[in-house]
Amino acid sequence: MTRAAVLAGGVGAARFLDGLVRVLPPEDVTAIVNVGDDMEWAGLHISPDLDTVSYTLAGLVNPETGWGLIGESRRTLDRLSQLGGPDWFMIGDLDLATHLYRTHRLSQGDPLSAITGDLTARLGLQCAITPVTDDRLRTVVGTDSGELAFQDYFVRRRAADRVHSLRFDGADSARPAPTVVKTLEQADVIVIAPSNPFLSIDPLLSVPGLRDLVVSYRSRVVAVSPIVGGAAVKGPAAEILQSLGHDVSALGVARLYADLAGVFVLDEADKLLASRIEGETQMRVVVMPTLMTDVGAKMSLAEGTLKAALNAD
Ligand code: FO1
Repeated sequence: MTRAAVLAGGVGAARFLDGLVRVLPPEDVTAIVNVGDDMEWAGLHISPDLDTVSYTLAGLVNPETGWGLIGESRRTLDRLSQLGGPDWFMIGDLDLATHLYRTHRLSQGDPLSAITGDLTARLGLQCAITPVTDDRLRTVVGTDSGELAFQDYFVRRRAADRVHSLRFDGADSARPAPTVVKTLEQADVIVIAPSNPFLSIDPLLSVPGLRDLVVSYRSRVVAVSPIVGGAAVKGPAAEILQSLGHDVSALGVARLYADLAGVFVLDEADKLLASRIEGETQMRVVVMPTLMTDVGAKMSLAEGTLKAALNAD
């Protein structure tokens, strides 16, 4: 039996998890998900990464975007736009039900983790998905245009601003959600998913105690590089590596994870970096194809990542 905990952001992590639950019994998999991207939209609480992971694992995600629901329509958003309401964030008519449900439950005092558990059970998922914290945690992006709320930076302004700092509002007083510490303690393998290190993994680890906990389990932590051939598979990770003064490569990511992970999964395209990463970071580097182009590729990456962490052939 191998129990896996996955530190997860949005689309990249969701795809990785989709492979993982096909190579391990899903009950042995827990996704610990970033909530720094959460926001209030038209009075509703939106948790994009929780929904991206849940919808993907339920086979309901929109394959073109990697987020939102398949077969979505936007009549409500169009009507909201006519009324002069916020229309820059694409909340589809079907997706809206999730936000109504979640916001209603939150207003009744239920914690986000319990609501997430109920939503994922309704979706028929057997793996566990938990927000990293039930407390308010928000990524704030420092740019040349001033500080921006995460989705303002990411969606409204299309991640076009140069990022010079990041902070996680609420992190100081945030507590890990009820199952998070135990999940990490009991995991045989902790995977840092191929997510953005700054926008997805850092906010998770900003919850007091979690970074130290992961560091203390370093020998069973494996990180999958989200940078392949010097470019991010999706999103602004390369631009942020550059603007924050890091090497724009898998080596730059490996340096960020050196104290956290004992093993680093590197794409074949970057294999020439392997010995340098090993020398500089004392991580064991395992090279494999990491692009999750179809279900088979997702499963191979998940299986290879587990084997790398467990040091098996
Ligand atoms: N991403 C976009 O680029 N544009 C959108 O309008 C948008 C809407 C949206 C609605 C619900 C949801 O769960 C996710 C949504 N996303 C959208 C994705 C989201 O902003 C990001 O992918 C994550 O926050 C980053 O992990």
